[in-house]
Amino acid sequence: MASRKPCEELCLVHPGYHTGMGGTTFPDGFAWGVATSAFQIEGGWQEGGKGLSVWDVATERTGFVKDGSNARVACDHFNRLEEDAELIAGMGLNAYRFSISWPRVLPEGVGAVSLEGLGFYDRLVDALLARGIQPFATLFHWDYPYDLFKRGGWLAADSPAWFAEHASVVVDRLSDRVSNWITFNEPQCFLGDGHLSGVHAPFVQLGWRAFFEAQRNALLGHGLACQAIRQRALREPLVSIATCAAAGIPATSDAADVAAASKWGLEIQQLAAWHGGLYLDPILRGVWPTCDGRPVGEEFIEVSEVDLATMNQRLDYLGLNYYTSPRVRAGRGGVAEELPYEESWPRSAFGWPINPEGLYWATKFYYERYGSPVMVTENGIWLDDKLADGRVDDPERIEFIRSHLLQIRRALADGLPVLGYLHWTLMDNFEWAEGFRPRFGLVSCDHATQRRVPKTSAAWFAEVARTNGATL
Ligand code: IFM
Repeated sequence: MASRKPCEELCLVHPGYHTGMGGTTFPDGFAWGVATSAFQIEGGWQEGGKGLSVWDVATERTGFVKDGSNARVACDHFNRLEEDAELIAGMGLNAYRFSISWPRVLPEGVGAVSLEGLGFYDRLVDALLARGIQPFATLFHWDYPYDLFKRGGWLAADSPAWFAEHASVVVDRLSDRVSNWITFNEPQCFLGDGHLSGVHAPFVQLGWRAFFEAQRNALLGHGLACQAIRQRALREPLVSIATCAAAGIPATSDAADVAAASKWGLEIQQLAAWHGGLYLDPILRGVWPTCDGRPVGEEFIEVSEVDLATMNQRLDYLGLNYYTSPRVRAGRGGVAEELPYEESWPRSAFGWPINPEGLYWATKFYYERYGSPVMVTENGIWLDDKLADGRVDDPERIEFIRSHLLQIRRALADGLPVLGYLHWTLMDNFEWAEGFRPRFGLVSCDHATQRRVPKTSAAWFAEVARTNGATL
C-alpha cells in the first residue's frame, strides 16, 4: 500500500492541520459526529447467532447493575439501524463512531464467523455512507466474548492473537468502505474497572500482578490488530485508539503548576489503572513507563523489547475521551498535586466536576507528549433530563457542549491539531453498571417503547455542525 503522511488523505481532515492552524474557526473537513457502543444500544443479545459477552452474562446476574436492568434489548438498534442512521443524518453530522460487538461477529470469540453478525455491520456502514456519514469503527468497546473469558480472557497468552483475529475478520469485511479504525475504547476501564477494582464486567478483582498481565496482553493485542488492519485493509486505513483523557488542569498560570499538570496522569507517580501513560507510552513511544526511574510494575511483570516493538505501532491520530479533569498544582519537588473541587463546583448527575478547560489541556499535553493529532472521540454529560409535553429541553447539555467546543477552538487557535468532535452520545442508552438511569443522549430514548425524540441540544448541535462551528 502506498505510503503517505498520517491523515493526509483522511477525507475528514483538512491538510492545513499539518501546517499550523491558527485562527478562531474550525477547519474545513472537521469531523462533527456522535459516538455509541454496541453493547449500550444494540440489544439483539441473542439475535443473528450472536454469542454472549461478559457483559451479557454479568447483567443476567443480580447485583452488578444498580437498577437491576440488562441490555438484552437496550435501544434495539440491532433492529432499527436505518431509523438511527436517519437520526444522525437529520442532525447533519458527517461522522458516526460505533463499535463492533466481537461476539456478534465471532460468537465464540475466535473460529466460526457469524455472517448475520457481519451482515448487520455491512448494512450499518452502507446506511451511513448513503447519508454522507463517515463510519468510525471501534473494534472493542468492552463486550468481551464470554467463551474467551472462560479460556482466560485477557490473561491468556493467546489473547493478543484472538483480538487480532477479530480485527482481521472485521477488516476483511468492511475495509472496502471503512477507513477509520479504533482498536480499543478506554483500556483504563476494561482493564482497571474490569479486572482490578471489579466494578465493570467481568467484575473480577485480580490484583496488580494479573492486572499487568492483562494490560500487557491487551497492548500486544492492540499492536497485532494495528498490523492486521494495515496489512489487510482495502482502503488506506487510519488507525487509532480511544483513551480516557483526563489531564491535569494547571491550578494557576505559574510555569511550575503548568509543568506539574502536564505530568499528571501521564508520568506515573503511583500505581493507578487510569494513568494514560500506562497504555500510551508503550503504544506511542515504544517505552515502558517508569515511576521514580524504575519500570512501573517491575515487581509483577517483565516486558521485552520485542513486546514493546509490537505494542509500538504508529497511530494516525489519538482518540481522546474527555469528561472531567482535576486541577493540579506543583507540590514539593514539582510533584503534581490535585486540588480538590469545592462542594459548590458544578457537576454532572454522575457527580463528575464539569471543567471544559481540561479538554484544552488534554489536547495540549497529549499532543506534546505523543505527537499524534487528536480526535475528540467522546465528550458528554449525564443529565436527569425528562420528556415533558413531547419534548426534552436540556439547556445544560447545550452549555456543556458549547463550553467544550470553545476549548477545542482555543486549542486550534494555538496550532494544536484537533480533527473532530464526536459527542457522547447519540441517544439515551445502557450505561453499564449504572443501567438505564443515566441520560447522556442528544436524543431521548424510551426503552419500553423505543420511541426516539431529539432533545433541544440535538437541534442546537446540528446547527453548530451545519455552520462548521460558526454559530458557537
Ligand atoms: O458510556 C460510557 C462509554 O461507554 C465510555 N466512556 C464513558 C461513557 C460515559 O460514562
